[in-house]
Amino acid sequence: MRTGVLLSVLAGVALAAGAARAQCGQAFDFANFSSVTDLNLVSQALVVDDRLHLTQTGLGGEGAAWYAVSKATFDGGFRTSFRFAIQNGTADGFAFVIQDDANDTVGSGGSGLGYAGIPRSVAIEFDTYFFSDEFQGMHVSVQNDGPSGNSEADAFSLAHAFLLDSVTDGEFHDVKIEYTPGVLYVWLDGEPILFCPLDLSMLDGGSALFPDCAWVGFTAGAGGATADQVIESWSFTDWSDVVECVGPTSNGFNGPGFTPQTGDRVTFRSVVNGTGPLTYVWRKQDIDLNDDTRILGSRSEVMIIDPFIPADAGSYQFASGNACGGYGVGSIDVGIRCPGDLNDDGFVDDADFLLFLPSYDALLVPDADKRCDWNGDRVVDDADFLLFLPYYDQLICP
Ligand SMILES: [Ca+2]
Ligand SMILES: [Ca+2]
Ligand SMILES: [Ca+2]
Repeated sequence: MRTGVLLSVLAGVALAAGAARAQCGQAFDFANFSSVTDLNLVSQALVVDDRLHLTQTGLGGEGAAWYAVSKATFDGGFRTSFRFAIQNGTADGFAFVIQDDANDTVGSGGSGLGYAGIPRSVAIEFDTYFFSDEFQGMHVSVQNDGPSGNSEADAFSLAHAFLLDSVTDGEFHDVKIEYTPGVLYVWLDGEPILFCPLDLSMLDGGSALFPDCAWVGFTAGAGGATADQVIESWSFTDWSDVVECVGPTSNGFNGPGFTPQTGDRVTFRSVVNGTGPLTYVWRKQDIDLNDDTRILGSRSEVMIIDPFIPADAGSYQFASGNACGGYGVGSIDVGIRCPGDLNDDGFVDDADFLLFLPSYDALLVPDADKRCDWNGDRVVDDADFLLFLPYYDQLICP
């Protein structure tokens, strides 16, 4: 059966998780923060109108909020979802943090985002204020310095992705973070935005970063520039609330729903029900896909291919599994519009070649037309010209 390998891997994961659950484990859901008796609010963190404000506009410094009832376990994986807004400013950013320091700790403010300096911690930061020595744009990043005090420096980023300006538009945005050993995805507003290969059991020089479980919470920082950094709701599970394993089911999956052309952003979606930890895999022609510079989400419920190129045309499959079951759904075919026909007249001829030339001169996409980047490396060069030639020779689109 298609998911057999997945299942044997997951059985091992479930056994490890079961052993740790005797000591700790957490599952909770704050629809709002009208009651915060289970939280430790540190430094500037406070509740305003049932919302958690990690920092406040006009005040530099740091804030933190930890779920203080007990630690969570990380052997089997976790999923957390929250809604945040950054209002009345943009600085400096906030983080979802896992740490085995203390349930009333906080790191440095400003660029430290309230987590810098916390030993034995992993921060998934939303850095909305960047200086010249940082990634050149607002970014989401997974930060860790092994068991040492964490640092916001780029050198300690395990993976990062740039964020759109809209994260600081003052509106609420949905984040989901899902980790199974080896794989961590960050989602924003329903789509994956960051993949980080991550194994928490290896981050202390090959040993577990959290051998005895860890605290979870949020931190934030501000400095000369400030903001109201607000969390509206928060749920978390390390799957210790799973009473009985329920195998995955799904309504199926879908692809783009249109025939893409070269350069399009193409999304594949599935909604999986079932108890965690869950694994997911997208396949093309029945071969597992992997994340790379164009593919994001090959091991999550939603996969994005951007840019889609002629080599991506074909059949796609999806499978999911957990400790007690697995399923694979059928196959969908995704074609591609005639790649060389830049003027859409049904032929690939000199007229298209003349449209290709300006992109060849421009080199970088953009300004070069993304439809001319037939290998998807965001450069239009000789490699693309060589890919264009067969279409040109064929003359007529299939
Ligand atoms: Ca920053
Ligand atoms: Ca044409
Ligand atoms: Ca190219």
